[in-house]
Amino acid sequence: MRAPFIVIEGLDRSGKTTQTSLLHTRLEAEGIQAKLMKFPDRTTVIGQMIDSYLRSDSELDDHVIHLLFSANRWELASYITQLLEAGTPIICDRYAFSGIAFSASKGIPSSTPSPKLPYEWCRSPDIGLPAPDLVLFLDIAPERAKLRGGYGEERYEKEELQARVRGIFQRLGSEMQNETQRPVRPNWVTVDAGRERKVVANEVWSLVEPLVINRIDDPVAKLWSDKL
Ligand code: DGP
Repeated sequence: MRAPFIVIEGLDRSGKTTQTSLLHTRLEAEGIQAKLMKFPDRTTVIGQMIDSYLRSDSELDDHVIHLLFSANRWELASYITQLLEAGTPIICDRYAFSGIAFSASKGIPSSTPSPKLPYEWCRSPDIGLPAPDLVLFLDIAPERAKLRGGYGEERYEKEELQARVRGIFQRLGSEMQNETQRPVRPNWVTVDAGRERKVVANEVWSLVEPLVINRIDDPVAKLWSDKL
């Protein structure tokens, strides 16, 4: 038996970071020591390059930044597996799904017939990462997310781009739900993040609690292992 790996995904300003931290606090209150992680992890050398790019302090080719985001996850891949096997649940703010959703959304406006970075190309470098057991997609309409303050400070925080990002998250979710092979897919659950913070937190808790209490019987799976 090992601990569960839980990922929280969503658009910018969907309340992901708040919900991740509320969940972590609740787990602690229940006496469960979980590890809180966040991608991009801006503390590593690669993370600092990503941070500089996101703040528009540096420019990088779209392929290069995509691979750096993925490398930033691979930097922590064996640590993730070790923690889970040692019995520490992981709550992770963003993961490979953001990698695909944001990168594959670039350059789709009507002026360009196809994305700059195709969906399958974007997925490739993340194939084989430790697979989460549960992905909670905090879904909110981009026009509502925009009203939640702080929007527009970083590179991707533009409503049009966020709308495309949402579409790709939805595609990822429906592909996961159509998969039949366990443990290839994480369980993908869409949570309506447009509701009051407490209501969302209660739903998140109801989905996470059984995993943390019952723990996981299977070894840590590889993400999209059917593509390996
Ligand atoms: P955050 O620190 O959660 O606000 O995320 C920073 C921004 O980077 C956010 O706009 C989402 C985007 N992002 C997160 N992960 C990836 C990734 O793997 N690839 C790309 N292209 N963008 C990402």
